[in-house]
Amino acid sequence: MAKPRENYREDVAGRANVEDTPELLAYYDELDTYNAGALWTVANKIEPWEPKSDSVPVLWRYRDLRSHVLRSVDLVTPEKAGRRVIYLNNPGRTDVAAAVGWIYAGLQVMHPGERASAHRHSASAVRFIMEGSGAYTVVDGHKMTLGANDFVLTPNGTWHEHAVESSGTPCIWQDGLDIPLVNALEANFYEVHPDLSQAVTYAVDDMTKTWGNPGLTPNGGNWSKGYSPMFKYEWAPTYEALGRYAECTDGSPFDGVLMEYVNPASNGPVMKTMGASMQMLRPGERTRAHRHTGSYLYHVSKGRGHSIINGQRFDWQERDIFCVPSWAWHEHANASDTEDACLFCLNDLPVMRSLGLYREEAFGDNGGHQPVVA
Ligand code: GTQ
Repeated sequence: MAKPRENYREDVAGRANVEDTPELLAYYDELDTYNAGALWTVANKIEPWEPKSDSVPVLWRYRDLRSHVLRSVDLVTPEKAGRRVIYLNNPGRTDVAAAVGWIYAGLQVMHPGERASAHRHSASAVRFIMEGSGAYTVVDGHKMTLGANDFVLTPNGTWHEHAVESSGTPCIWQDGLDIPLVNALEANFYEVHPDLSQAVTYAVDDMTKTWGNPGLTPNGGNWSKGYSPMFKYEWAPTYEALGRYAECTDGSPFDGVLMEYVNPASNGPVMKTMGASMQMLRPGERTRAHRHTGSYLYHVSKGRGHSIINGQRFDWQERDIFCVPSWAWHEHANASDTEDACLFCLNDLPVMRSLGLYREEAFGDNGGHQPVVA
């Protein structure tokens, strides 16, 4: 007796629509035994009309998570944990530990005097600093001091370690890595540094001082690696740049005033697999809805407001994190009529663009706004 099975039929010309018969069911069972199958039973599932994300829109409220993150300090040491991190677990992506799509994210906490051992891996990572003073990261011998809203790269293959100076305060930052993507590609290697820590062999903050000067490139500057030589993008010049740009642009109807972080040696994305942007929603600004391919993880750097994602409203404030899955409609609104709001966004746009998979669409109805269903 043939077992019942899923058959993804669609009554549309050009799509698979084969009804089950006892003979066909027996045939499918026979194919199973040879580790093979009939395409028409799965074709409509594996070739959807448009992207179907398994990720669901989620808002992680910092006021809910913060005390739980701090509690981990009493429960585990960085030595035992390797990295003391509470990760963001999208309910649709728990199998791959992703916050959204193929992007992993977590909140790492470190107390003054603590240090996490040096390592390197095929996955690329970023940090976005949330609170505390005295934190620093060392990347291939370059030490970077870290302050709130600074954006830091630890590109794939680079030795990196994190610590907080003894004179500092408890620090929390957001990690973002392409771990799920690199694992999906079955290309992830991991190494612990033989000395568990690396020597600082350059002047502190040298890469930002060398490469982070607007409109200027260093004499003889020569950089051809696949990631940005500017390992740290500081908040003050980023915010200033947005303010300057806002003086002379209407901005995007979908994103307000948005600037992408770039590799100053190529003007391309900061790393091959992940890009990032900072956008400003001006006082009272409400954007129109659109959708595009790629996965997006937003971090509220400043202000408060709300986003509507696939018809669901999420109210956010400073330090909250939320995700927009691939091809999900989304629009943003600043709740204040006097203050701007700023959203940092980590994404896999470099992958989508370089593979020719980027696509976008504007929401046409209702002046570009979605009906809110929840
Ligand atoms: O610091 O490289 O949150 O390897 C997860 C995995 C951080 C890191 C995380 C990692 C790191």
